[in-house]
Amino acid sequence: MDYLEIGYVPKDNELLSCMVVKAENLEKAANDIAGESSIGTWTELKTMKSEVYEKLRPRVYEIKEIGSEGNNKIGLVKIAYPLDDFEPNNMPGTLAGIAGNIFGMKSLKGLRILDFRFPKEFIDCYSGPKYGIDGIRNLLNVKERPLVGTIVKPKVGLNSEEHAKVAYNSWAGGCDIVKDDENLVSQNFNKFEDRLYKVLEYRDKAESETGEKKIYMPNITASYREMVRRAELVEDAKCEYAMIDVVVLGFSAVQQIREEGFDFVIHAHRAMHAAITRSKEWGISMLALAKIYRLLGVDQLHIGTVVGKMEGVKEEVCSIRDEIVLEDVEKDDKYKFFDQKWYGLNNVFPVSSGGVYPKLVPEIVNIFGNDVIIQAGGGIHGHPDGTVAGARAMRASIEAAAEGIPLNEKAEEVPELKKALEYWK
Ligand code: CAP
Ligand code: MG
Repeated sequence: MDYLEIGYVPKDNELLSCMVVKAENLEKAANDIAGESSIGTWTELKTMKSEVYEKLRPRVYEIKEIGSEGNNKIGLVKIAYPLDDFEPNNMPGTLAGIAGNIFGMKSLKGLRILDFRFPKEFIDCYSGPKYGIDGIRNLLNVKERPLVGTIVKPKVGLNSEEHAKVAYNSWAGGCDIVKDDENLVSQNFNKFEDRLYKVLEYRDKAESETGEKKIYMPNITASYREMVRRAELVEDAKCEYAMIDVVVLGFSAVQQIREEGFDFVIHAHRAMHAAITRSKEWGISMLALAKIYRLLGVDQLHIGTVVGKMEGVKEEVCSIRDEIVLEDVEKDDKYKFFDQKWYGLNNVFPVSSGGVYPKLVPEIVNIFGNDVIIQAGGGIHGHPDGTVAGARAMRASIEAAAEGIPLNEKAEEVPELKKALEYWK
């Protein structure tokens, strides 16, 4: 089977994949990847039919050598797949092909998928985000500045009353959003239902006292039927948000929970992503995953901070931001390898979180602009004067950064910010 057709011009309705490959023979590796991810296997098939080959074979249309390591070559490979290879609106099935067996091929010494180009016919099959950035800003009635979020800490261990009190103090100090941590679900010391109703009571109290819209994002991550049960409780309780851990849940659960059409914003936490995205030699880029999650329909997605505790360089984080925020994305051949149009599919609110504290906020706003949800857990609940002070300091730093006011100047009128700037140098 031959899939090499260097110079082939992909059709507008083909799904394109760009990957970096390390192997002794790049042409053979690219050819084997194309076959193994579509119609082929390791040997010629007596059962192969010419119409199958003609109709469904992908084409390796570009191989660009970019380096070498010992007797291995390193190259960028681009493959064009006919859409008929895939079932419409079946993301697990699609990824089992284009991102399945190929990572295990013995002949490869490295394989990392960098980007996909999804054609309109493919995009039109998926729900996409329900709200978009504008929809979320309207829901919260926060039109300009970044949203201020926190994560109740300790991650797990508080009972539901203690959890709800930390949430209340976060809202009282100025947070817009309070979320559960990624590993807080329904442990014996903090059952989901107890927490949900207690936190919502305190949310209502915080709203009436502050006059501001306040958001609670309960983590509904669980086995699928239980997650749906929790989602129904969230919706019945008129809670406008739910959080899901998208990577550990899997693509099918993410696609399905969106398609259930619950009346809440879906916040996507990406715990475990780095097991797949961090290696530069194997796996799939966070950019490629982010595009998939936009298709599946999450409304908010963690994409990094550049300056906080998690890895992710500025250019890469900004490219991911482009892919989930913009309608038309231009390739840069560094992180974005395809021009990608989204054909009106709603955009996704970027979430910047992980080791954030007030002093980092101006840099984060400088990187993201104002269309970002900035979350701080330790950076609020670790404030020397406690959660309310920590939330005040974060809210003040975000308002200052959004208005271009130097933090030290703002700190003169907000003592909690002054203390945070002194405490976390
Ligand atoms: C942040 C956080 C988030 C990370 C996830 C944590 O807490 O709650 O899960 O932001 O990383 O548990 O670390 P802190 P990412 O503010 O206390 O660091 O957003 O990169 O997926
Ligand atoms: Mg967390």
